[in-house]
Amino acid sequence: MTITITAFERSPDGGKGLARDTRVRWALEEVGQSYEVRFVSFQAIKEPAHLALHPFGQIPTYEERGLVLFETGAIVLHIAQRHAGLLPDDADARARAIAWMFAALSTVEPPILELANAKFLESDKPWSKERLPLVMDRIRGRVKQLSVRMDDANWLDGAFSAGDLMMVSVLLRLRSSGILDEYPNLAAYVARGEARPAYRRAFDAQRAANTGL
Ligand SMILES: N[C@@H](CCC(=O)N[C@@H](CS)C(=O)NCC(=O)O)C(=O)O
Repeated sequence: MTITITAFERSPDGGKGLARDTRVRWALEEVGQSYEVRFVSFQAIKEPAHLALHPFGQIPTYEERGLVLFETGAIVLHIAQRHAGLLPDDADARARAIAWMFAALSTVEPPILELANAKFLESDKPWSKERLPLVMDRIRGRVKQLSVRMDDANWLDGAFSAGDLMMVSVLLRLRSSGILDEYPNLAAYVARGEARPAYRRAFDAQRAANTGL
């Protein structure tokens, strides 16, 4: 069975692992599935061939036999449901791990994405300097709630799961803002995720693709 994902031929972050193919690579590494990567340009993702795979013209996509998926939440959930290693066997624990995946994507990620918009897309606007602290405080609000919930736990709910994979992937985007360091338990949580051998393999693969290193 060949799995093919798409990734940028040149990621805007230059291989820092922030493009969303990294989380899919990480999930595949966690469950021991090999995969191929089709590299696409910013122009190609808006063209009909890619739009047939991804209606919104984004990466990553996931192809496996006749199945085509887009949205990292759906892709990681599919991988986690098909292969052992990312979801607990117990039905209730499994449901909770999936809830954490949704929390990462629909509650924690949106304010973090706003920061990227504020910094990169709106920096030339006259109101951008005034808006930035508001955006940062909205992130702090969310992240603090997560920090309180996690307390000194290693992972969100017992053993490492797809919920952690998604939450760590989302929080990683905060590193350059300094906000993560304000919450030492979350900084340690992210570092634990990054230390996983599967994450290292995924990170190294995307970096090699972007830098040749
Ligand atoms: N919600 C989507 C977001 C995908 C996304 O924003 N991908 C970015 C790269 S990390 C992209 O393709 N950006 C180019 C664009 O939107 O034109 C997911 O989780 O898969």
